Amino acid sequence: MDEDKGQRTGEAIGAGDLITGPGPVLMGILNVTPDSFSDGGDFLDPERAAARAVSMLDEGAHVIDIGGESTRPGSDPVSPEEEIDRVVPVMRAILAERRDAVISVDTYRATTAEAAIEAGAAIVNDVTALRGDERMVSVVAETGCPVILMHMQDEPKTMQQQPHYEDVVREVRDFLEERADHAVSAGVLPENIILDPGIGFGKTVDHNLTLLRSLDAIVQLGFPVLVGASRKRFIGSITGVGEARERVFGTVATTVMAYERGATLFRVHDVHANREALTMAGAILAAE
Ligand code: HH2
Repeated sequence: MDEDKGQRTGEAIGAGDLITGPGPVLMGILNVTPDSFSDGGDFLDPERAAARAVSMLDEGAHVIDIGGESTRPGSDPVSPEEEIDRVVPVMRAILAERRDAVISVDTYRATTAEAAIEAGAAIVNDVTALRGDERMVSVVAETGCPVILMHMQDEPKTMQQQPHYEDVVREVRDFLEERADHAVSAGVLPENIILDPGIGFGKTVDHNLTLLRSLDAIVQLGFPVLVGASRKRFIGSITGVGEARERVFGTVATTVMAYERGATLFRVHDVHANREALTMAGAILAAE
């Protein structure tokens, strides 16, 4: 494990170096939305949001992932203008405090991605894997930003109504492979691609568990793999913890298991707990 990651005293670490590096990368979640399932409404004020981002960086987050639209099951889309108005002031406030912060923008809209990159975002996190806006692939290719391609069956409004797969691991892996091919053929550098099985996006509890258990099938595609299981409902279904904010221990179990199976990026709300667990897991994996 690369112990130097996240030490912000030396030279700034670029997004590309982070994702291709050997060690685990923690992405701290910052939802600038009134309705996100876990932190909705907490960070609408840019100063408050920036303070939260700084504390996640201090706890060991390497990236802050900022989203201006909730994708929780049943959620409605917001307008692109509203999304930009939520995300960009928060990014500016964070960068005013921490000039070298690596920020990722959680959006599927090309105009939002452009505005965020212009304001300093270094990674695009697209939960539609470049299907939500046909212009997104060229924005990513032209700016040279790393991009997260996530699997989702259906769309947030209806995705949890009837998730169905013949073979969830094969279908998610094939989808991600096809999306990576599409990105590369449109000019995105392979080293800028991160794959994500989309835990909770059009999946039953069993689908999520099977994907986590079989994550190595996705890792074998040869791209860095990100897991976003933090505080999600399937963890509550297994552990019996109803309150999303209290699903920390269950989340940490997903992080450690996914790391052991080859995932290297983790999108989490609770940075400190996940960092400590990854440090311990890394030491065990590195033992003779
Ligand atoms: N999950 C959420 C949002 N964005 N991006 C990636 N790459 N992977 C994920 O698993 C993922 C994601 C949903 O969680 P959250 O942001 O906490 O809630 P909400 O969508 O309600 O804002």
